[in-house]
Amino acid sequence: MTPATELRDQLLHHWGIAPETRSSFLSPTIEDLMGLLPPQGDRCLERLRTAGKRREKVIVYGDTDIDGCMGTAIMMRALTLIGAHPIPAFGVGNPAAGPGVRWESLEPGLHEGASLVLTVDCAVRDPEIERKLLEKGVDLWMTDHHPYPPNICAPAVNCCEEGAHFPSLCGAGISLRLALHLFPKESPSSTTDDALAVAMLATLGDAVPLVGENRSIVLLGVEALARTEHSGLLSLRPNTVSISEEGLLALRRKMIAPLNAAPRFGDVESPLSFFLESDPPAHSATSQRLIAHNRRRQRRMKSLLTRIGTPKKPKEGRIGLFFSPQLPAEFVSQVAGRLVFQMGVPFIAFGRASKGLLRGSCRSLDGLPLRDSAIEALGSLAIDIGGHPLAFGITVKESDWNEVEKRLSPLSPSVPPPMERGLEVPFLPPSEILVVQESLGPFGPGFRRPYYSLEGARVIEGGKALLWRGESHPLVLRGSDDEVPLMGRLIPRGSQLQIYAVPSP
Ligand SMILES: [Mn+2]
Repeated sequence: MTPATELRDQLLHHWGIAPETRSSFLSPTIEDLMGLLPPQGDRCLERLRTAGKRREKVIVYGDTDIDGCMGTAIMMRALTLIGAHPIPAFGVGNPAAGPGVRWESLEPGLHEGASLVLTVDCAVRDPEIERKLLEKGVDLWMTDHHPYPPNICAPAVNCCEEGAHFPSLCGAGISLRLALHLFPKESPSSTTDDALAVAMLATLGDAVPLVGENRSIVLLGVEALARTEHSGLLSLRPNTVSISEEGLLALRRKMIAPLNAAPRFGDVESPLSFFLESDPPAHSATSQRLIAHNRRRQRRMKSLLTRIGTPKKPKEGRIGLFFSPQLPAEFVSQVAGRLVFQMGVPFIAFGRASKGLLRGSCRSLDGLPLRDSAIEALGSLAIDIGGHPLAFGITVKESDWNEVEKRLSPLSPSVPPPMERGLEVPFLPPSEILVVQESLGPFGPGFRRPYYSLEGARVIEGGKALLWRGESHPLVLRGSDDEVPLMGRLIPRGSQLQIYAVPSP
């Protein structure tokens, strides 16, 4: 065994990758994404196949972000291929109103004669809507990855549900999992490839943990993007496509940010036609629009940050809490994300939404789930809380703000215990360590790059601080093979390196 394979095997072992799952971890195949469906998945597929056979009109109702739009686009492609007539619908026009299907957005499709509503990355939250659909004889199926509202009886494929074999798919990930069973056998391989590529963008954009099936989606999606001939994907694709740190950053800048910006400004047509349009000239106009939305979003963000100022850093061990009446509801998640990045602690940012409501967004750090403690602390003051444990939205009444602040500010994230032991690995030339490490990516939320430290260094404190910051600190191992710069020190060749790797959940 070479030192490089020894290092790789130690990392895989440390992450709990059993020998029998090693090949799907290292080089997944499409079959890895066609296994056991989340609960109710088979029933949902059956209903969609019937819609195809009967040539039904189907409202596909998506959330207004990259995840919702790409998930909707994948579902529309699949439904069209099996003979149904999909009609897209979104809750655009009022980003402050929060998640959930709105009646007025369903009406156009219902007038056209739709007999089925399929939600993507969102759900019906108002029982009145469910009742009205029932009355009209229109079926409702929901696909979502946010906690399922308990007051709705319609069936759902939701990977938060108990018994779901993989709880962390994003909305487009669920769409992809279902669509792979709907695409006709005779479709060209590009059908699957292009769906994989946009599901990959949504998976990265929605910041779900890069473990299990999400990891497979990203690995396969990046490969698919690299070989695609889809003119929409080509129109935004960065020059080099890879899972390296720089590669993922380029995907974020060139593809994910523009696709996420457009729906925030009410333009859902551009992300949909980006995927569904087959005419190359149309694609260049679409990509120009997407890029323009992204520029506008960056400009607005910049002026917003100057206007709202920088909130003060929270007390040690506390989360950050921020409300500014000047902060529009559609920017709360970006502001929260930026504050987390700047201060290294979880942050909840509130802005003003419509009708006396405040919309908040919490962004936490790996290993510091906050959603459930926020639900508990707010009790009935929360009009709505939805999202992942590490990234979720909150809606409250503005008149309750003082009480909301009082209840949320004592929240302190429970810091995970520092890792007691690292891995002892054979000393390798730095460039080889990097090659081994990067061959095990993609790294991101839920699956961070390994941390390195020297035996005898203050690794536990260091490890704790790094985890708390939630940032990856890849060791820069460039230059001479004789000395390795590490946490501001030079480590002589022949030292024993210890690798601290965050185990996957
Ligand atoms: Mn989502």
